[in-house]
Amino acid sequence: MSDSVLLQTRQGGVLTLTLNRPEKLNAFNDALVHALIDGLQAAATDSSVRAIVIRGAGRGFSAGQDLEVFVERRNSPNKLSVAEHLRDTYNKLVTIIREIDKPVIASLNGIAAGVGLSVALACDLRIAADNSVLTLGFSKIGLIPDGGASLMLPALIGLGRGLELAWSSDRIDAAEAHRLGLVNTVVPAAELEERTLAYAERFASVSPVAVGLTKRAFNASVLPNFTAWLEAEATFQEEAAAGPDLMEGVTAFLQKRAPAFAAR
Ligand code: LHQ
Repeated sequence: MSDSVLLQTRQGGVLTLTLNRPEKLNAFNDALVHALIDGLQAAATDSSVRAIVIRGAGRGFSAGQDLEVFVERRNSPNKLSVAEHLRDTYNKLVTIIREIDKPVIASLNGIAAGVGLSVALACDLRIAADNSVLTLGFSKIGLIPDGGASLMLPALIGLGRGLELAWSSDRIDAAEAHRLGLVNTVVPAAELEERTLAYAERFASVSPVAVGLTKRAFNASVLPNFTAWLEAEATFQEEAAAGPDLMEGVTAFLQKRAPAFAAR
């Protein structure tokens, strides 16, 4: 397998982008986020690409932000601003996913956590292996769901169920995710690859003009303030990150212990 953090393969009109840091459960570092943005930007202007699949190598889709990388950058002399980090990475990524005039499908093979789940939620459609596990995880590190998830989650499943998942960081399985409306379809894990391709091909053969304009119309009706919302989310996240809970949560995760959040 290539050592590139993002693999690209083509089957007819379907472009598959594979997150390729399997030893890290495809946790995002900046190189992976930017490779994905570049891959999507190239696909946006390539008329032979009619549908895009995002999937993960190995046993998961993505574990979200690489927390080891984050701690290093947060502890460096140029302390990383969370809002700046979001603006430079995930906000750009989910914006292009929403703006590209083609179906973008997340193929979930195992764990989708943190902003890994946010990226899947920003996609148009989600197909999940029956052994998938979804968890927001942000509350465990003192954060709010970012990468657009504070908008996409209630849009997809409603306010009460969205808040329950966001606050609890419960791990839910594919059947529960399907029941809630978080994923469109669930398939046996062993068939995920071929079923994803067949699923993507269905949308790759629809009129590209109708596909693109339908996506724009749905964006305008349900997500009219997406860009402004990402900026608001980054501001809330900066406030969440200002206190001690973020570093306590991340340190607790890396030390494999439960976090201790004090009352305030
Ligand atoms: C990891 C990670 C990871 C590094 C597993 N990083 N190593 C925005 C703004 C600013 C700051 C921070 O972030 C964000 C956006 C976000 O995405 S915040 C949310 C970040 N993600 C999480 O909080 C998820 C953390 N991971 C987990 O909860 C679990 O690892 C999941 C549910 C993903 C998987 O659980 P398991 O299947 O039980 O696997 P595991 O926990 O044993 O993990 C396997 C290995 O992967 C392990 O390393 P090790 O050396 O012990 O094998 C983990 O430390 C490592 N890993 N996630 N995000």
